[in-house]
Amino acid sequence: MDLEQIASEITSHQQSATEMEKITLRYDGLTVEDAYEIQRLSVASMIRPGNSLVGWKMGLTSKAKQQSVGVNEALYGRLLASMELAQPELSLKGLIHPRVEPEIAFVLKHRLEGPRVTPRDVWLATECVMPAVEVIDSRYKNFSFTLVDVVADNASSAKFLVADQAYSPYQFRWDEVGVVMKKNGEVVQTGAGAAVLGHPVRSVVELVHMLHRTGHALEAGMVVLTGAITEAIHVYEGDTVSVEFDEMGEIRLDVRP
Ligand code: 0L1
Ligand code: MG
Repeated sequence: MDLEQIASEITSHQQSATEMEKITLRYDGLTVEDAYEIQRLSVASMIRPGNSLVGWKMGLTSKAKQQSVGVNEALYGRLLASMELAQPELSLKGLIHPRVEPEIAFVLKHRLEGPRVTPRDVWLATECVMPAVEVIDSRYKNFSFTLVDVVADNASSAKFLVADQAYSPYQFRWDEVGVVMKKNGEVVQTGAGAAVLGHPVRSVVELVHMLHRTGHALEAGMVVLTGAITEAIHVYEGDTVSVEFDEMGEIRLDVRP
């Protein structure tokens, strides 16, 4: 099977913000390993000076999210510099049917790799922890996919925004941090950090183990989005989303045309 060709098809839908049929409907026998290779090839084709790999995201780290999309395991995706929002404004240009979800981000000061990394290793390698929001946007029609499809589509990665303020990893119990997400002033989702594999640090551990299988590692300076704390919500032009993180203030995102 020509994985390069599938990767370039997906890249073109990501760049033109056009929906596509599931690749699993058109290509027989694709494995999850193939899907991660397609993801790697597709993202690699977008890397250039000024648009480097800045981190990784874990997705489907909560039972609720797994059930809502019918995929029952966690997955990872790659974050490029161009995906990071510098301002709390989301332009709908380049997006198909975006959804927003609250996350906790880890920023690393040391490299992390290997099959036996523990939470202790992650804490020692972490510079800071930051509230964040992720904007996901599946390139598949109706946000409908299998694990293979969504992995190949870079785990629905689109945009992300981290808070202005960073926190010491030891300042809070990250599993107990509560979030309240509002859309246009109305509460639409609530949750706590424990939704992310019991504790967000577990998500970083799992990511390092998953990356090890393909010979990858987390590099110093990288950001890791650990996974959604609540369900993702659809957003439309004119919406304002705010996410309050216990004792850490709020992240606000204005949705523009
Ligand atoms: O970040 C996420 O949890 C999303 C992973 C992919 C599944 C989806 O598009 O909802
Ligand atoms: Mg996410």
